[in-house]
Amino acid sequence: MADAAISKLVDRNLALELVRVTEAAAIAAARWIGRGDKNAADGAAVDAMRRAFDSVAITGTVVIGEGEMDEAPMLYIGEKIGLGGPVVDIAVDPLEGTSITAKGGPNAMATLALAEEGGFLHAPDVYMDKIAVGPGLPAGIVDLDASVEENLRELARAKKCELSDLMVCTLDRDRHKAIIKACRAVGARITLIPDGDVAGVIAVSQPEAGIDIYLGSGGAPEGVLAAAALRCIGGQLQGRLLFENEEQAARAKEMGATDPNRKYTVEDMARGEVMFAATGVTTGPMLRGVHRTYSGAITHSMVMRSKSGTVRYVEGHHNFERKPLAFRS
Ligand code: VTB
Ligand code: MG
Ligand code: MG
Repeated sequence: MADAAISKLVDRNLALELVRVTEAAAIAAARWIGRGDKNAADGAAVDAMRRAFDSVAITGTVVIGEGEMDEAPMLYIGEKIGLGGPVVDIAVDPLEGTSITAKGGPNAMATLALAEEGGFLHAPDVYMDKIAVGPGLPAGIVDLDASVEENLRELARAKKCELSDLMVCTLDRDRHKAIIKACRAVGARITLIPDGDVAGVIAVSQPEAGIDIYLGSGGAPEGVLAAAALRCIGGQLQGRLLFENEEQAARAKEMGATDPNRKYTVEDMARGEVMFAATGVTTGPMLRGVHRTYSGAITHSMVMRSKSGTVRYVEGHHNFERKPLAFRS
């Protein structure tokens, strides 16, 4: 078999391997749902995800991870993971929605993305201003430098709907007061989410989610993960790093983000071939949460590839009696 054909097969299979990794993280995190300890939930997800990667045939480098090497014991930026195989870069958020999980709220998930080496923006753990709309709209229809009102008007025009038909999604944060006010002033509707802007951004490209536009600032690493997902399902996302101090700006520069005002597109954040996988921890509009059964658990995941654009939803029925160690510490 020619080399290209071999690598194609590896790629395809890899997508399903990635689901095993997010499933493991989700099952581990789910044991902490509602127990008020977000760090324990996060730690369990990180640990399970790290171990699950040990059996994936990749030579991976974590580029979006749990922090710097000196502050995160596992899945830190620069960590090498995998059994050996194609050289790839990995972006992870083993538990996107740690507080949600601790409170038993909706829409927490385990998530990761994979790209060819050098494919991801090396985003530091700072805020990123984000604006996202779904597929099928003219490029550049919304822009971070336009006012909220202008963006909403353009969007309503393109979608041939009223401003009051639009549904905006943003994180429920004090820093978004002006955005929320501006949306309401033109009569648009808003869904305020407590956490979880990876899912919030992805929702713009899922017609059934009913979200027309995502606005506001959230984690930059989460921006890169959302960009990877949009590479697969379409949609526009613009992101700009936000720095609270000189140190953050210097760190970003060190990581390669040299222009502090740059507006990154989906392609700037996730280039080349990418894959994205997520497993629900708690139930939300995107995925069902982990459901414990008498002998194991049922998981609900999505996995997609930029190359084919195929999105697969995978329901996993796990039997802890046969495979107890994979998911329990
Ligand atoms: C968002 C959200 C995450 O961080 O990125 C948010 O999607 C941004 O930070 O789930 P603040 O909480 O400080 O607003 C999370 O809440 C946690 O990673
Ligand atoms: Mg995290
Ligand atoms: Mg997160």
